[in-house]
Amino acid sequence: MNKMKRVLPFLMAAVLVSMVLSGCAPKTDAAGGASNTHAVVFKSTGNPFGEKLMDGFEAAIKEQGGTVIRRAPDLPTAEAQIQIIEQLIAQKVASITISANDYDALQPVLTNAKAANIKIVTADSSVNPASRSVHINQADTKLIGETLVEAAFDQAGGSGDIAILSATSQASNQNAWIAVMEETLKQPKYANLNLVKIAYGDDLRDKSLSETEGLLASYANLKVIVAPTTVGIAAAAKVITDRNLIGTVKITGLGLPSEMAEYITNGSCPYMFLWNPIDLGYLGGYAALALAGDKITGGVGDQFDGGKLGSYTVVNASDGGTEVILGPPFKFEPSNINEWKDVY
Ligand code: RAM
Repeated sequence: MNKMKRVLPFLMAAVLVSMVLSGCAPKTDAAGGASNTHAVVFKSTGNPFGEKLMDGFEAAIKEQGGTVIRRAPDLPTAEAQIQIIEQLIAQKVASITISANDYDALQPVLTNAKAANIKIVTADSSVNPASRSVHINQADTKLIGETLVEAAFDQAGGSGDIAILSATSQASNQNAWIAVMEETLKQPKYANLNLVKIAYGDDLRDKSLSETEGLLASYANLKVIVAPTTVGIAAAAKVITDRNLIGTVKITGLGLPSEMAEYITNGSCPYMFLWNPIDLGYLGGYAALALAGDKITGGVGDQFDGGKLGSYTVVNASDGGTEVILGPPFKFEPSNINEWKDVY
């Protein structure tokens, strides 16, 4: 027994030396542990959608025994995310899954991350193809844009002034949806819908409230405000409710059931759409694990295990890169909102 105790440290040292010599030494993180640390970065703090997305990511990584770093800047800017990514590179994380504040501006720092063998996934809001391995798209971009135009058409009764209340002017996901909306509005069916303005509430509640007030002041005949952001839609519905404009100006777009149940019930938002943000983050986590484990490269046709969500396949994205699509958008309306308001 005593002899064993004396020999053990030498045995362990010998094993470590042979691992290093054979190139099997684990990559270490800042804390000196094995780098099974995966980071998730959202657009900004204080966004319940982002919190749910990061919850889902964390659940996936922990299911597989990994460690998670959750980060989000105070304001939704590219500059602030660049600083965070620089810190994550120094921490030698295995992967970064990000909902980006800008499509192109993160490219230099993400190129540095890639050079440090950190795998890059985008979820929710993408970066350009050169800066990512794969994008996790909540739903087909074209389908989301077309669905929102059809909702505006329906809620406006087929004609009249509509406006968009977006997040930031740089947000790649909102900009992609708005580009589809503008294209869709050119179809003859929508000829009598008049898009008067695209306003930006920056995913900040106060700015979204004041931008909604501005739209109401500037466009007296406004029939519908489409807000493709969970922060914007909740702010717009609050303004309509507080000003007793329910039924006069309708709100639709993309909203969290937990924040919108009150407004779907009172009729300020007749219906809206979204997907499960927890599942979106969870799928991002499994994609990050597959990339970091060298099971996929993010190329078209790659298949990976999405945990409880099943198997997913990487497909072509409309921007020339690749993506994985979570599923179709879901419609929330008075008949089903109560089932969902406590889920997310
Ligand atoms: C906001 C964010 C997020 C978007 C949702 C719909 O919370 O801008 O990126 O996907 O809305």
